[in-house]
Amino acid sequence: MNPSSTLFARDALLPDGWARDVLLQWDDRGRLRSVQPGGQRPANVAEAVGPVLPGMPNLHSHAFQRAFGGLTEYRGQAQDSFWSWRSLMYRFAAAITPQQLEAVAGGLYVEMLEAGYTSVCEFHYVHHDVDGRPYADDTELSQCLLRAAARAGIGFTLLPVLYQTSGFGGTAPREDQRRFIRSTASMLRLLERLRPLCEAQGARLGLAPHSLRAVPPASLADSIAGLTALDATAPIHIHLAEQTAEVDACLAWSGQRPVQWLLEHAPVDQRWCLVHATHMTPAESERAARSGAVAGLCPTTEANLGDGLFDAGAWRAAGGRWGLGSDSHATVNAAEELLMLEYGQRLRSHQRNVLAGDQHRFVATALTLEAVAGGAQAAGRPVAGLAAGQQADFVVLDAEHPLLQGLPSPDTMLSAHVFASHRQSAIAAVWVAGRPVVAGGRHPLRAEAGRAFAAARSALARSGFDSH
Ligand code: NGQ
Ligand code: ZN
Repeated sequence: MNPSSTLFARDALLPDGWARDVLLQWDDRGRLRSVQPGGQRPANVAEAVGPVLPGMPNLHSHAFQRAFGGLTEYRGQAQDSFWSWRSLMYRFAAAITPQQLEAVAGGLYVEMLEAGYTSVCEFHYVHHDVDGRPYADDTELSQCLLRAAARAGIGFTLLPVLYQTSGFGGTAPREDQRRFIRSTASMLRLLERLRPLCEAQGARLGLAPHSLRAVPPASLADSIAGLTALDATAPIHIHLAEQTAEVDACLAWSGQRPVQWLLEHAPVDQRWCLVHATHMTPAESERAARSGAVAGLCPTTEANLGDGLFDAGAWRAAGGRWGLGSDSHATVNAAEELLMLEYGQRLRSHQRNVLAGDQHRFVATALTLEAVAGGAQAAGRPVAGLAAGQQADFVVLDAEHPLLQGLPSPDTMLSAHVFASHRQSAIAAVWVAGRPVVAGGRHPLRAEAGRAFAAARSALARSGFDSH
């Protein structure tokens, strides 16, 4: 047995639940060859220092937004909102250089790994130079993200974003959206060029029509047809029904709500990730859940931006799949997103343990398994947990951490990790594709990537960002 491609876990969270004495074995591509519970630890195989969890896919990220964390948390007008935040955010998007993007994403991806995310879907919409003209190489900024991911060692799904209009009904884009805008034909050319670059590093390529606000119906249909011709199973992500103003504008334009409109005008199925989908009627929720699409929940960003509360109970009751994204990166921590998701439902329902599962009474266990399955589907990569054929992406908790030590079961340890710790401190190790990327809670590039991130952020903040 090759000791570099095996790990023994006293407790491991498999897709069906916790298993004891599990031997994990993977091949040299980092795919799990077998996951065998109930055995003895072979002599030359290392033992995990605590419960082993499946790595969490992060299904929604705008990497550059990590650079303005902390800079928008003051009142700028009588009533701040998602929309006033968005204008500030666009100023960052307007200024960032390729070098800065690579540094910001590099720091972010290292943070993600240390916080339990083993892969990320990058919803990437800043394509052009600051004047709005395409770079000499149209793949320039996409390549910055691909390199940042490769260096950090995080799994990657690249979702180039189609963005064409500033509102429903084909309204012209705003001046501060100039770096995002491209024709459908130029998007399809970009996808063709990105495909081999993604394949070369095991990344998946998909497409993200930004939102129904930003993509008119004909462009939505044409871009999806073009993507499908390139790769019939490639993931498709779209922002949907995040803000009530968007629902109202969609109704005024079409007589239908965003989710309703999409379900009736696009081939929504398991390839799709509906990011946010916050505002749905029960009927929309039930239909969308039945489509097989994943709801892309970003609980801390949705709280930060005042979006509203997703009705997770109704979604799950209809069999809806879902996963987690860190979106604006107000928080970069997989366990904290789970905490926020459950707490939102508690605050609304005046109950506890609202999102416990039928099979898993411990909320943290139920939510981890569901978020990994949904996240993997949205990523379009084999990262669906600890099972043969999936990637060896996992997180090892430290059973000796003071907040976990002495707890009676892996369920209670995972619960303490999510509900009663600093939510990162008990992570001992993180593995991606069978390779250790975080050991002793630290990524080897933590200091270097952190310095580069801070330097890029300082330069960006100096370039005209008003942060009194
Ligand atoms: C985004 N963020 O694409 O970064 C958006 C803001 C928009 C969120 N929706 C831009 N959370 O929706 O127009
Ligand atoms: Zn987003």
